[in-house]
Amino acid sequence: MDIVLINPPNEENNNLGILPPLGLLYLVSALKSKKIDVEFLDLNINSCYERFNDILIKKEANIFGISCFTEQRNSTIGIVDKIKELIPESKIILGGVHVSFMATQILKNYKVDIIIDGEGEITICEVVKALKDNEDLNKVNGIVFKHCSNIIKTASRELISDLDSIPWPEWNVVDFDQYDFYKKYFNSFGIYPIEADEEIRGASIITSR
Ligand code: B12
Repeated sequence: MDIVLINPPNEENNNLGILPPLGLLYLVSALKSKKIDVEFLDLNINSCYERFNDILIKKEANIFGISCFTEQRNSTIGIVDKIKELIPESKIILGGVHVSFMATQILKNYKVDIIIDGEGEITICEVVKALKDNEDLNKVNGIVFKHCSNIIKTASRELISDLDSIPWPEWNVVDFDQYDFYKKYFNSFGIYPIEADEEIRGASIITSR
């Protein structure tokens, strides 16, 4: 396998429930469209956690991509440490809103190799290709990375102007029965649109960025 994409556990027990990580699902489909072999694991789901341990023990992958909101920052570092302990030679890429604005601090203090700044669909494909082919990461726009003891920021990546040019999120890798977010979240604000029906589920549709 070329890369494992990981959604770390949410840390705050705010009773909002869990929802499929849309950003990562966009990356799964972008990688697949470039014939890059990817596995998606949401570590909020027990069966994915078991699979994650299995991958580490059997050393089934060498590149790991982890998504990080601010409320996932500690669990993200726990996962980074675990991967590096079991597969020290692996490369760890972080992305998401939190790490995009904390890149230098994170690279300085943790065993993270590369941070992708902003939208990831194009950049992640270029990074995986560069790592696999042992090419210079300086040529990939939109990243901050560690090289020896230096931290290098490459040229900015332009925003994707035509969102129709990227593939739809890869919903097929999601087991919707494991997600309870929409009911809990909207109930917590008292705005759940339909009278309490335990079976109702939902999914995000983002129409602009
Ligand atoms: C829509 C939205 C929601 C929706 C649905 C979210 C969903 N994804 O389905 C709802 C209303 C449910 C929601 C809820 C919440 N949200 Co909200 N939400 C957003 C919003 C507007 C868009 C998120 C989104 O889906 N973007 C589209 C996807 C494709 O983009 P993305 O996730 O950022 O991923 C891209 C890149 O970041 C990058 N990337 C991401 N991960 C990785 C990993 C790797 C390895 C790589 C390479 C790249 C990469 O590539 C992806 C594709 O380009 C953002 C603000 C914004 N403009 O980003 C806030 C935002 C994400 N939400 C935020 C917050 C705080 C929350 C809540 C905690 C609010 C609350 N207290 O209730 C809850 C959390 C619920 C939960 N349990 O997770 C904050 C997060 C702050 C932070 N620093 O982490 C944001 C940034 C708003 C803000 N400015 O404060 N949210």
